[in-house]
Amino acid sequence: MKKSDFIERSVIKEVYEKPLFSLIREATIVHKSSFPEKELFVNTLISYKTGGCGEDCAYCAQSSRNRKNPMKAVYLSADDIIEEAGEAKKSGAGRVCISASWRRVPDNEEFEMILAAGERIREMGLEVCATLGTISDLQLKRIQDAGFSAYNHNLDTSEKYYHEIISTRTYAERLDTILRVQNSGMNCCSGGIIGMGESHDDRIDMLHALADREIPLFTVPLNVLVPIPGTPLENVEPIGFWDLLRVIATARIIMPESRICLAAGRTDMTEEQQTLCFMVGVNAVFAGDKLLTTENTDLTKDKKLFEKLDLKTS
Ligand code: SAM
Ligand code: DTB
Ligand code: SF4
Repeated sequence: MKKSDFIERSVIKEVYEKPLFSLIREATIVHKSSFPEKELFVNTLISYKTGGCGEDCAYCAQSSRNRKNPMKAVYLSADDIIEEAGEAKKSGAGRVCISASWRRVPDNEEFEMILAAGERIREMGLEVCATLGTISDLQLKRIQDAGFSAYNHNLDTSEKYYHEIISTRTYAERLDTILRVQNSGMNCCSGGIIGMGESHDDRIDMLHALADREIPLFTVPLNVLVPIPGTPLENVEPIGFWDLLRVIATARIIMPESRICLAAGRTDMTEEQQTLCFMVGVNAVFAGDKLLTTENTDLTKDKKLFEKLDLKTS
């Protein structure tokens, strides 16, 4: 066993391969004993820089390398960010996550503006998080000092499948960023995407990489691929709901202390499917009409469902 084996892959595989009924039952029990069952953390995304990214992530609408007519970079001003945060607060979100289509965080006035906007958002009584790409230790300290409470950097998939998806940033670099976020004392959010043509073994490998950590992840965002026209993944066979539920339930069982966030992919799900996801362990979502470039579920519909299920949102 390698030194860092906090949870063995074989254990995760055993959980993942359980008959669906037992898996659902076990995940529900773990969820109930780890978190108040009706608690739902609501997050809204604010995309400071959208598009014009030099990376080649095959799933991403914002990469300049993916499409014949790539999205040109569009930026929000500090006032736009504050206005969007205000809207998010009004609609019931407890936190906002500022995103940028960067490979790595620059040391320039843009970063300074994001820090200042973060401080203003904190003063509005919201939590503020960020997902800005690879980040240095010094930059991590600065966002922590500005009051940001979490940093999101996804593994996206398994180490084995990764080269099919991204060539401009290594898996090792991602693991290093995640470790440094955790060592900085900030809450670290890391997850991935399901439905990019990966195998069950790849899903188990990704779950292992996420769970096999000295410090548990704060949040594990699980995204269902949103197929973007013009990207290499536009025609990938969509994942079936039971496969998604299997991943969520396994994540809940092997990472009982982490929030499990159902990130992209809720738009195509029925109320019944979302309810099952909440029962087996999802306790965080991204709400608001838009994710980064794609539509999200309608807020009024979301509110009705959360009320129907008596979920306490914050
Ligand atoms: N540029 C930064 C980075 O790559 O770390 C931050 C933003 S990036 C868009 C955040 C995450 O969103 C990606 O790592 C990926 O997991 C998810 N994502 C992006 N496009 C997606 C899509 N089409 N479907 C599902 N998830 C997606
Ligand atoms: C995460 O894991 N998913 C969110 C957030 N963290 C940044 C982003 C989803 C993006 C979905 C595709 C889009 O809107 O472009
Ligand atoms: Fe750029 Fe992030 Fe999209 Fe990759 S996921 S292309 S780094 S914006």
